[in-house]
Parts: sequence; structure tokens; C-alpha cells
Amino acid sequence: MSASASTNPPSANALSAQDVKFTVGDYLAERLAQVGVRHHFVVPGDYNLVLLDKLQAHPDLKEIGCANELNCSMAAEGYARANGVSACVVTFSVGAISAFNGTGSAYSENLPLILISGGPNTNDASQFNVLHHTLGGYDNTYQLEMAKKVTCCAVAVPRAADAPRLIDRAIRAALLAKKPCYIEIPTNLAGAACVRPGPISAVTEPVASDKSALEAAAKCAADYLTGKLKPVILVGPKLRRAGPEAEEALIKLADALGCAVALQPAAKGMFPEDHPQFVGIFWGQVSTDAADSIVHWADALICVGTVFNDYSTVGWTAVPDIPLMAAEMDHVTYPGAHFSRVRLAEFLNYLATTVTYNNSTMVEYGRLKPDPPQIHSAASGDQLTRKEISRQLQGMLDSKTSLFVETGDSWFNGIQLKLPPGAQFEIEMQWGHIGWSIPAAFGYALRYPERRTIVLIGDGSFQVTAQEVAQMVRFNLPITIILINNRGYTIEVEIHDGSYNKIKNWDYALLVQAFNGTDGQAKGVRVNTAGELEEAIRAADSHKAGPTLIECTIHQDDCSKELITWGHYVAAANARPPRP
Ligand SMILES: Cc1ncc(C[n+]2csc(CCOP(=O)(O)OP(=O)(O)O)c2C)c(N)n1
Ligand SMILES: *[C@@H]1O[C@H](CO)[C@@H](O)[C@H](O)[C@H]1NC(C)=O
Ligand SMILES: *[C@@H]1O[C@H](CO)[C@@H](O)[C@H](O)[C@H]1NC(C)=O
Ligand SMILES: *[C@@H]1O[C@H](CO)[C@@H](O)[C@H](O)[C@H]1NC(C)=O
Repeated sequence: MSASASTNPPSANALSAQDVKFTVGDYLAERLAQVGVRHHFVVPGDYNLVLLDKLQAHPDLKEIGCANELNCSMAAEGYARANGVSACVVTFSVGAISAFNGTGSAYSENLPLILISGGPNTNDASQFNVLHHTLGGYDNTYQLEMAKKVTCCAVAVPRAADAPRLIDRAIRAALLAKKPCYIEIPTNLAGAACVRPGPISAVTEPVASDKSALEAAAKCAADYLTGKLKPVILVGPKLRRAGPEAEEALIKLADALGCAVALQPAAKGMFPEDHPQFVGIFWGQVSTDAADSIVHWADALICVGTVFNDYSTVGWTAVPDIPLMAAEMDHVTYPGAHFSRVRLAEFLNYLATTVTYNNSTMVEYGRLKPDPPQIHSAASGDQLTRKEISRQLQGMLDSKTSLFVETGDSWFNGIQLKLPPGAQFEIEMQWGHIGWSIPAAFGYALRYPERRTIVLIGDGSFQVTAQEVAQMVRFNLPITIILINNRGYTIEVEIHDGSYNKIKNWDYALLVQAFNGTDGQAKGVRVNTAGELEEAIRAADSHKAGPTLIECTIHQDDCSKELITWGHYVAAANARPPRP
């Protein structure tokens, strides 16, 4: 099925003769390139083929085909983590509804993913035509309505003349809010004539802080801190989403205050772990380095981009019980006061110049800090254990590593690791979609081929999105996948066990070899002992032409004690009886 520009009514915009060849698809392509998209993730379908041709024709955009739309949206989610913005292009309904899942992830993880869907020919609605890939009625606005719930701005282009305005509006909203947006382009409009875009600054120009609000918010911070003897900074995952300048500003503020800095689990890596004021991951009873003891001791808590949900508070058992100050991406709140339009980086920088230094929390932390644990290394022939995998994984981390940790015990194993300076840590704790890390790491590694991307994942999660390993093969990405095969959904066993937590075992190493096809360079290996893992890691290190999957077999009951503790409290929170 091919779209025809000639059936489109003449555009209301004045088009000069030389512009006649410039189309709606070209307009979108130009805007994507201008905001910094270099790779766009696609699955073709007849509603988006002309659009894909237009995007392909742009010299700065590289098309990346994905195996399915769930993976495509998750790959774009991972790409947005590396690149700051991403695009996912799918066909109507059968594609878009699957892509809503990665879009939901981008929403909850605060990433500007631009979801683009082809749509029905503009003539069909008024002719009451029933179309393929739809619910079978003639009102096909349902997809736009659904998209509104999982994006910050959803638009459907009704005619070419509206495309520039709607495309710009959606992309600007996404960039400002750090949330996904949705753009629906009818199949017969992608090739329709369109005016050329104006300056990109109109789309990308940030909204600066309101000066009065910024000053008032900083003044309020001084009031909040006055008389407090034990302030602590608690960093949450939205810090990074506010941009690298916010992360830098936080270091300045920490240096100026001299106080302890604890991180929420999903913020791991957003403050350097070798900074003298880093006191660990605050995660209630499963905290690292006794971070909970210093957070609970604090009399003032400067929360920066924090997310308090049932997971991060360990089933609501670790909600700070003192009045909090919360600096968010675009506002600041105190007990009793709220300031809108205060940008995080500006606020933290401003605060850094006004606060007074006092390191009393660090002096106290010096007393609370546990000694580093004794790490026992297994003998070469020893049966592989979770602890030994962690020990060897720790040895793989350096300044070039980007570690993806999947939902499951991989979260807990990852959180316990010490991140060397420069190492990156990626986790999807708000959305928590098992299988996320495979396509997300694929998207991320395309943008950051020079980094060493490692995925830590369980067998259950791997089965959800395994196809995308084939993409790592196709694009020769040297991603290392450490697959922990404990024969089932162990995290679920710890929350609530049942026969549904058992899964069919696969030969994972062999599966990856199958993805090799006749031309790939994938490596897959199964290891049972400590020595075999060491050897496999060495081989993965020297294999640069494609991915390496290392299937680590461990005993079914070998999981972290943190998972068991956390699972107990989350189960209790889930089981609260309905209020009468
Ligand atoms: C898409 C999706 N479906 C279901 C779940 C519920 N769930 C959470 S963890 C999990 C099992 C993970 O098992 P595995 O990857 O083997 O990790 P393990 O717990 O064994 O470490 C499931 C099914 C989910 N988070 N996401
Ligand atoms: C720092 O705080 C402690 C209390 O925690 C207080 O005793 C001390 O006087 C403060 N130091 C300065 C220089 O204000
Ligand atoms: C706290 O600050 C004082 C004075 O600046 C310094 O002597 C001391 O070493 C610091 N202690 C810690 C634990 O940072
Ligand atoms: C993958 O295919 C290549 C040839 O393209 C071959 O050299 C290699 O051994 C294969 N790898 C596996 C794991 O089968």
C-alpha cells in the first residue's frame, strides 16, 4: 500500500516552487535530527512506510530496525538514557499498542522518547471505512486517546498544514517535561508537501527559572536549614533527568554543605561513590554502607529528585518521618511553601553559594560506617554462587563500564557493587518491566559504542525480550550479558511463591549461537564453576565483534539476603487488607 501526496488537499501554507518536494516526513526528520536524534528505532508497517522512507533520506538519521515494537520502544528508552532524547516509529495499533509499554517506561523513568505512529489515510474517517489493524469500527481516534495517558503531549496530524505546529509542540513538550510524546501521521500525509522548519531554538530553548521564585526558594531553604544540626542530602533518580548540569550542581552543593549524601537505589551512579561524603544507598533495611542509619539520624533532609514509592521505601517501612524539603526538576517544596518554575541546576548552584559548611553528619557517619566486608574468592573448581558472580563482576567494572541491572535479584546484586569513577549504572525501578535491559542496553550501546555495556539479568527476564540479542549481533555490539540462571522467578518466590514462578529452562548459550545466523559473531557460553566464569569473562573482554552471553548456573535458592528482606516487606505492603 503506498500513500499518494496528490490526494491531499492543498496546504494552507504558502509553498514556494523549490519547497514543493519538502514533505511532512522531511519536516519530522529535520526536527528529529535538530534535537539530537541520530538513530531512530523502527518496525515497518504499511501505515508508516512512506514516513520511514522520508526519515531514511535524512543524512543525519540512521534507521535501526527492531524485532518487535515492545523491544523497539525499550531500545528507544535505553537510547534516551544515553542520548537525552530518542525516537521510535511504529505502525498503527498492532505496533503502537505494543510500543506503549516502552513509552510508559519512558514516562515513569522521565525520558523524552518521541513515539511516532503511522495512521489511517485521512479520507477513511469521513467515508466510514473499516480498516485493517484497527478494532474494526470506523472511529480510529482511540489510539490517540490511549497515547494521551502515557505521554505528556499527544498529537494526530489532521492535514499537512498542521504538521509543523503539532510536531513542534509535541517535541518541545517532551524535551521540557522529560517525558515521552506521541505524534500520529496519517499514511497519506508523510509524503505531502510541507513548509520548512523555522529555527530549532523555538523547540529546544529551555524555560529558565523565574528569578523571584528562585530567590524565594533559596531563602526558604536557609529558613529550613536554620537551627538544624544534622542535615543530609538524599538523591533520587530524577536528578540525572534534570541534565548533567544538575549533577554537577549537586556536587557543588554537597561540597558547600559538607554533609552526608545518600542515594536512592534508582539514583545509583548519579553522585560519585568515591566522593568523601558518599554514604551509600538509602534503601531502608536493605541499604548499603549503613546509609539508613545516617538518614534516620538526620534532622533535615534535602531531597533532590527523589521518588518515594513502595519499592524504594521497602513496602513503606522506610519513609523518612521528618519534614522534608524536595527540590524537583522544575519546582521546590518545603513543609508549608511551594515554588514553581525553579530549575534544579540553577537552584542547587544558587543554594551552594548561600549555605554554611558543617560536616557534623560526616563525623557521626565515621562512627556508624561499617567495615568493608571480607570478600572470599572461590577456588577455580568451586560450584558457581551468586556471591562469586558478584565478586567477579566487581572486577569487570571500570570508568568505561555501563552496567544495566534488570528487575529481579540483579537489582540487589547491582546495588551492592562499588561503582568506580565514570562507571554508569542503569536501572528501571519505577516501571520495572522484566526484559527491559536487553533492548535498552542495545539502544544505549548504539549511542555509546565506546563504553563497555554489561547487562546483569535473570533467566525469567531474559525470556521476555531475548530476540533483541539478534540486534546486538546485527550491529556488532560487544555487549556482555551475564545471565543468572536460577531456574525461575526468584524475586517473585520471595514476594509470593506459587507454581507460576517456575519457568521452562532454555539452552541460553545455544540460543545466542542460533542468533548468529550465517554471518554473526555472537558468543554464548554456559559456566558452572568459578574458574569457568573467569575464563568466560576473559573471552568476552577480547571479543569485540559482537555480544557475549555468559549463562551462569546457580542453585535455585541462592539469592541475596537483601532480596529476601525486601520481598518480605513488599509482600506485607501488598497484603494490607482493604479499609473497612
Ligand atoms: C513485564 C513484566 N511482567 C511481569 C513482571 C513481574 N515480575 C517481576 S520480577 C519477575 C521475575 C524475574 O525473574 P528473573 O528474571 O529470573 O530474576 P530473578 O528474580 O530470578 O533474579 C516477574 C515475573 C514484571 N515485573 N514485568
Ligand atoms: C556544626 O554542627 C554541630 C552540631 O551538629 C554544632 O555543634 C557545631 O557548632 C556546628 N559547627 C559550626 C561551625 O557551626
Ligand atoms: C570536619 O571538618 C573539620 C574542620 O574543617 C576537619 O578537621 C575534619 O577532619 C572533618 N571531619 C570529617 C569527618 O570530614
Ligand atoms: C558465528 O558465526 C561465525 C561466522 O560468521 C563463526 O565464526 C562463529 O564461530 C559463530 N559463533 C557461534 C557461537 O556459533
